[in-house]
Amino acid sequence: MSSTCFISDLHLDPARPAVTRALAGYLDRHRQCDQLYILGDLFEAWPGDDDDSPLAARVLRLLRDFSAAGPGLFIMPGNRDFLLGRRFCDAAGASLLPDPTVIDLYGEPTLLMHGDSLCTLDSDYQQFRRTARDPAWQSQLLAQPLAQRRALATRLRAMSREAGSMKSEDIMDVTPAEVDRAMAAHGARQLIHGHTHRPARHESPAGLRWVLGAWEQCGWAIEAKIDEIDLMNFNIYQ
Ligand SMILES: [Mn+2]
Repeated sequence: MSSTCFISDLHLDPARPAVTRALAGYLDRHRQCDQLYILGDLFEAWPGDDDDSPLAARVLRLLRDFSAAGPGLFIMPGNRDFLLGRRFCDAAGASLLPDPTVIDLYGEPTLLMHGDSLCTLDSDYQQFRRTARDPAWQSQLLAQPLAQRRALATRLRAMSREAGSMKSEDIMDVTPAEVDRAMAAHGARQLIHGHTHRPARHESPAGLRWVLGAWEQCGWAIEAKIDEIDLMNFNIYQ
């Protein structure tokens, strides 16, 4: 039966090889699906599509083999891997997906986002996001040598960890009013996103909001078929 799958927030990192293995297993088990959408933060850090690390090469191979087997593959950058671009997607046999995107999911207009743009109470982060998504700023950054960009990625990660530890739970979650606004603005009564690491299914007057989980102790995925949507998890053996 026709199915469409969604994953996000794998945060692939050379320090956590079990998660890369879990991705390999997930892709193997879903070769029969019609489409796979990766909704941001596939990588914990991404210095640019010229990344020649063993992890980048391995993931590229996994994704290329998967898309060559038939399913449509769509990749949206997240806040960690915001430099993920067309060159990587082309090599992976994937389409680069803008954030936000509306798709027709078995007749239901469905809004896809990474989710960071919904956390509007975190004004420091939203300011950084505007900079990081600016094409001019990105091309200036990409003009720097790879080694320098890797060092910057490490610094940004440390800063984000520090900021995260000082912020209250509410600020790190989505703003409900912003969710309603985004869904109405895109004419969608269904939203799928990740980022917050709070996997759930929320029902509100605006519609249905599905939140993917981060791949930590277990992996998370959403599988949609013509008459049902499921949020599921599976063990990752570290
Ligand atoms: Mn994120």
